[in-house]
Amino acid sequence: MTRRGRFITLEGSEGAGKSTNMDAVCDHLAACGVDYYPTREPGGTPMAEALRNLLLSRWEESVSGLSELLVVFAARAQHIENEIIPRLQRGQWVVCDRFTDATFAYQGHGRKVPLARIEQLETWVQGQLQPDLTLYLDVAVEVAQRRVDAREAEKDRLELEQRDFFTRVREGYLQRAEQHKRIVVINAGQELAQVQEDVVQVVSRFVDQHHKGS
Ligand code: Z5A
Repeated sequence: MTRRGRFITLEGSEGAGKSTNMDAVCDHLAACGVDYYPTREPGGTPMAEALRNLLLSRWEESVSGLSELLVVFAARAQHIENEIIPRLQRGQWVVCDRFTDATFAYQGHGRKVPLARIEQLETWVQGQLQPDLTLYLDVAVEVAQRRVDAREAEKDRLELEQRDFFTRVREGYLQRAEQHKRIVVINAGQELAQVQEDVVQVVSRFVDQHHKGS
């Protein structure tokens, strides 16, 4: 019987360096001979990517935390059923830029949607599926905002939120890291080379424990 693949997620506030460090994770898995699939949330399938666009677009009406929550989980249901589960079942590893920890941090702590509601949807949509390893890139809000401000790209709807919102998001992530052993906190305020070294060290240990070919 094929052994189920492993599910790795990357988390962090905007500007924490997820995209940059996702590359470091994937390069390391490739070097170890792990068959992996990189993906992201919200997104990862054509319909889920369309829902991502809806979530991040600016609207001439207020968008409630509950609406955001339902859009995020609609996209996740699609992604899980069409991509994540089939790949894990085939023995492939899945590396995802954000997953449900982001929902607890952004919609739960950021938008103040009751955490119990998120837990209900998590159970309904995911069943038993949870990441095996989560790298949470932690950085002070001011540092992250300086990095985002330095980028050329226009800010999306969530990136336009104020500092208080991102402070709550960070607190939410740190609270989850205390509650879940799978979440490893990486100091993403360091020089990029050092952050990548720390990320690779954690992934390397995980591969040693879980990849039968290594
Ligand atoms: N969202 C949600 O609300 N609920 C959910 O359930 C989910 C998501 C799943 C899109 O996510 C939005 O979806 C996100 C939360 C919401 N909104 N926000 N805000 P995303 O992950 O696609 O978007 P993002 O958070 O804005 O990610 P990003 O723009 O790709 O940023 P990043 O990946 O964290 O950072 P980066 O692009 O790798 O780095 C940012 C810049 O900093 C870049 O110029 C780097 O070169 C630089 N950088 C990175 N690391 C360093 C270090 N260590 N030193 C110096 N400079 C650095």
